[in-house]
Amino acid sequence: MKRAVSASLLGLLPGSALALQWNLTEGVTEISREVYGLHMLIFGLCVVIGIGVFGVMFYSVFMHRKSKGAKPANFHESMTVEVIWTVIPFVILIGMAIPAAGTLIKMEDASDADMTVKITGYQWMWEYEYLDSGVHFYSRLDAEADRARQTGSGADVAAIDNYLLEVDNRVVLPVGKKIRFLLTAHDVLHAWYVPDLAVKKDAVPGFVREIWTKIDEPGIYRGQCAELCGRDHGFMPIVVEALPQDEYDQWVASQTGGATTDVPADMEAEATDAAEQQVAMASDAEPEAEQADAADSAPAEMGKDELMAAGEKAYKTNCSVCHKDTGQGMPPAFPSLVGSAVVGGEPAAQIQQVINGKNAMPPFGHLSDTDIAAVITYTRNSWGNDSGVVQPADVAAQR
Ligand code: HEC
Ligand SMILES: [Cu+2]
Repeated sequence: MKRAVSASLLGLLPGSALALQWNLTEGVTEISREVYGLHMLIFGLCVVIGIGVFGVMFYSVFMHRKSKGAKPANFHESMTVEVIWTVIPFVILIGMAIPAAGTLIKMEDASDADMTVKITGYQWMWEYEYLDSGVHFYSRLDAEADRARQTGSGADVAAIDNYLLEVDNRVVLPVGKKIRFLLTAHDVLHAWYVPDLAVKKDAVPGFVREIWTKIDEPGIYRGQCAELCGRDHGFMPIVVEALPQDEYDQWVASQTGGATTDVPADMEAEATDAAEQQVAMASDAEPEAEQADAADSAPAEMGKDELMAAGEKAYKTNCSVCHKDTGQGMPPAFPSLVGSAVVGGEPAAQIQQVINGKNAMPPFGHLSDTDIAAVITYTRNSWGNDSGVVQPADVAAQR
């Protein structure tokens, strides 16, 4: 698998299983290979010029040294020399600009795309909307890495695969298709950067910018936000999974509910996990006979204890960074949830705020109904708050 995050970055991960890669990646698109070609051409030119200039310099210093009795020439204003040292660099620069301009123009030409994906940067995650098929999701740092990165987690990050370079939902794309990206941001500047695709562009709030790619080989290509966008800038990776067209079509169908057969193996496993989890939760509080039902119908009525248990977990994963384990937040930027009017008020308003976000609070609509109900129930019944239970069905009703 290609790993193409800059070597300097990987050098910062001690004991990381990631191999160091010093050179620019060749990537997996026509553009990325052109960029690599340009990079090598100009690198070669630099080496030749370097050897030429330093060669002449060291040769002269050594051969015409004082101890050999060299007498310095003493002349002013040589037209010949001035013409030479103007013309040669000019020719070199033009020689570099011609091929580079060709590639730049190609990079900017997003016309005749086969499909369009809108990408929105958030502090700190990415949102993907497939404008042709309606697929829509948020992509966040993988939960295991997110827990491990917290101060004092005690986790062994070297044991985590693709630490800080894995997400919960990958951007799945077909190979061999021209894909147009519409790039924007919700809050501050971000930048969508996937080295293997040679795609790197700033996401600017209030502007929609275009880029494109056409991936040649199926594979998994990793990248990161490349704009210093705030405290968690280093924790919003990008993972592109390029699939052959038929597998891509299956993925789209599985996302839109169009077809339920032939789901890729790892997705099936996920679905089974979720069902198992629900059975496990149901078995805590509900009689045996209801287990099967709980596994089948998603928004089952849940007991307060299981909501609180699931809610505590979801809270620590998603909310603690801003609102703190104690619920006290970091006022004034991140309000306390202890005795908060929103937490003590109508459930509907709180559900809306968690699903859609508000100002500096990011949206959590990507979480399941169960997780949102659980986390809200948890905040409504912790730290002295006492304002009742919210069920997954209540969340579903607010979508
Ligand atoms: C990135 C930081 C951040 C995260 C993560 C975050 N919040 Fe918030 N939250 C905020 C900010 C900022 C506000 C204030 C929004 C405003 O009113 O402008 C807020 C407000 C709230 C409020 C309203 C409080 C009040 O009294 O106004 C609730 C309830 C809340 N958040 C719940 C949650 C829950 C539940 C989660 C986890 C699923 C969560 N938040 C995750 C930043 C965050
Ligand atoms: Cu960012």
